[in-house]
Amino acid sequence: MKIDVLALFPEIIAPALETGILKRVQEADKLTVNLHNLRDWATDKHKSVDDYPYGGGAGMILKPEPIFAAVAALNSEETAHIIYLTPQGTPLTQGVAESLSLETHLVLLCGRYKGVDERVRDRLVTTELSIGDYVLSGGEIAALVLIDAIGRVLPGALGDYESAHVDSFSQELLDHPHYTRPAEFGGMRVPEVLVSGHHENIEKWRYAEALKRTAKHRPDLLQKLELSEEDIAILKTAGLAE
Ligand code: 6GU
Repeated sequence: MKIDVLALFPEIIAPALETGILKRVQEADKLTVNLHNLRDWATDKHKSVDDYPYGGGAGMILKPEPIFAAVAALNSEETAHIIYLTPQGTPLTQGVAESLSLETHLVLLCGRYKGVDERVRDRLVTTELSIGDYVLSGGEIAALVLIDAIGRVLPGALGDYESAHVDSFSQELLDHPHYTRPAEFGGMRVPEVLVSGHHENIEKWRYAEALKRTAKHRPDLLQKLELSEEDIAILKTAGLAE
């Protein structure tokens, strides 16, 4: 997978690519990330990349010329998904990250200020993504979020991720609690079932905890699932259903 990033502040993204899983997948040649500064394609002598909005109003707009020139230089219009990171995009989900991880070439366009000239969206952009319902000062951090989410699920990248999928409920529910040693810390004991070695009971406990946590923090996720009688009983006992 190759990812080209077009940004005004690519230096925001660079250090995160040199750590952890993202570093490892690049070293294993599963992922190549090329960071580009849009200013390198500015056409006028002041190297300007933004201009005032037609019709007036506050804020600046990213000019079309540098973005079209950059995409042409990357020779990517034919083959790549050109993804514009914007709060107006469709929500980034695990499913979106997993399906993008199967592509060979992505171009990530990071907006700034009031965003890009609409003609960039009309002619170049194939997908618009948002990372949540809040506004960031630019698309760079969103692009990094997307690169991280893709990088950790790249086919053959990890092992940990592929085995995590064995958990049948890991896709739909929030994660269950985790503990490590010591068995007692600050007067708090690790739940007895986890040290019992009884694998069936451990799985049941983890499922119940994941279900309860989801009901508490993300009832919207539960709404999408078909709950069994047993599920409902678990939630009733916890006072999370009636
Ligand atoms: Cl993709 N960009 C910006 N600037 N703000 C955001 C976002 C993206 N997603 C959520 N907020």
